[in-house]
Amino acid sequence: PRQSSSQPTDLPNTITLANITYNTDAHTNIPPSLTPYLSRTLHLHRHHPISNTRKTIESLFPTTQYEIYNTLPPVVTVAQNFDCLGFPSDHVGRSRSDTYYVNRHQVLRTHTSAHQAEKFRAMQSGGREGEEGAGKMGYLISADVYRRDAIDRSHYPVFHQMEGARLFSRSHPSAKTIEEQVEEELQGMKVEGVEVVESCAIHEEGNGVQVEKGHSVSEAEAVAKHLKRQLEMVVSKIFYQAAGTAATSEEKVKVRWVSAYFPFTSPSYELEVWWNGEWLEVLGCGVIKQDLLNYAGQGDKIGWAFGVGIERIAMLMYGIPDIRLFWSNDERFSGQFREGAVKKFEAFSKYPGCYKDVAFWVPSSERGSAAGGLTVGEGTGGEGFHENDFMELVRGVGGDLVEDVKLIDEFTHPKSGRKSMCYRINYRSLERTLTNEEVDGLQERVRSTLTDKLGVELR
Ligand code: FA5
Ligand code: MG
Repeated sequence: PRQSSSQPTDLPNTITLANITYNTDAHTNIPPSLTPYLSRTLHLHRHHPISNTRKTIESLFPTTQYEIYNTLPPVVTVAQNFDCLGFPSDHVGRSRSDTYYVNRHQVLRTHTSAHQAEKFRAMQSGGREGEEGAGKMGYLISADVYRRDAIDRSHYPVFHQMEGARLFSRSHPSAKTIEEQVEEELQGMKVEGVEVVESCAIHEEGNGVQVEKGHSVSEAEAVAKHLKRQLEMVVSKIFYQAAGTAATSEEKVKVRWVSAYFPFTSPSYELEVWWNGEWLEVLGCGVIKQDLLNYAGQGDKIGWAFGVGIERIAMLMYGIPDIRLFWSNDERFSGQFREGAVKKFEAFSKYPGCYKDVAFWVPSSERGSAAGGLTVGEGTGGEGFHENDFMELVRGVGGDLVEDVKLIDEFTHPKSGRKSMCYRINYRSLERTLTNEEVDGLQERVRSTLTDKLGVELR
């Protein structure tokens, strides 16, 4: 029967990820094609652009104040990734169509925020002298993160984030208020070459930004001001100084602050950078909700946190056009980068691409596939087809030979009420010219796997 396709019947009882073996269950949805990525750790490879970008950002944060964690393992508990960050129980991010579950209790982290609580806890000083992070006021965490997502030049199921956080004490030894501590530090935090065109102040009328319970408006404002200044310094370092804009142009880099929502910060913001004629989101951040700090034993502190996408920044900084390139072992890619120097990426010749369309009838919900989004026994009653299941299936067959996948047609049959989808798969290698036979073979396997695993009817 179809519904058992990728469910317990044909699923091994255990799964080994980065040398550790875990029990599987009906929640498990990690395809074998993903497991090699768990040991790549691009952010630690000297001269790799992901590592270079990480180091450039780290250089702005003194290690006397910020503990640096770069080797935290990718499997975390559902509690770490979602619960203790205050994600509501019905948040879409928790669904099996968006997140890779190792089993019911463990996931591949979807963001570096999964480590916030434990690392805030580690910062407590009393009696923990000498332990990592003890007594420091902040941290940086760089790591690989995993999300089931669409396929295109800027989305990949594995990418890298850097989390940063900073706390301020409310029981400061010299009895300074949060506002005074922040003002004092801001004196030494100068931003060069960056123009903030929208700042999204807490008080801006009608933007609905709220101050967290237990925080005074002026405290929250001070912390948000410090956060923004710190991140504007990051942009200055990356886009103005390191990328050499300063040397070649009088023009400042334009940024804007946009109001955002995260379950664990309030107020929350996203930072966008004007680059090649577009506003690009590079990070999310905000003032940490007090519940999280209380939970981590830091109730007498207030602070900020941010999470930046390292690929996003590296792509802008080096002019790298396709996110797949980061994973390439081709010397023509890796040989172009040096730690401490930013030189624009020179594309090696683009090999011809080839697209193939696949059209199919989506199964109705009762007999739908349970490969990803629907959990056996939970009877969500949703649609029997999740786009991310399709994306992952295509990735599983074509790997990095798939450049992107687009939905090009969708309609519901007026009589039968059945839904039809048509996707265009663009095949292209970054390293060589694909033969017709090879592409035909891949497309044939996509088609047969589709019927086997997702229970769709090909048209
Ligand atoms: C988060 O992941 C939050 N944890 C960020 C955060 C941290 C907020 C601390 C508040 C406090 P978001 O899903 O927006 O947020 O991702 C953050 C950044 O990761 C994005 O701005 C983007 O730069 C990058 N990113 C997100 N999805 C992808 C993707 N599929 N591919 C590449 N980069 C991505
Ligand atoms: Mg975002």
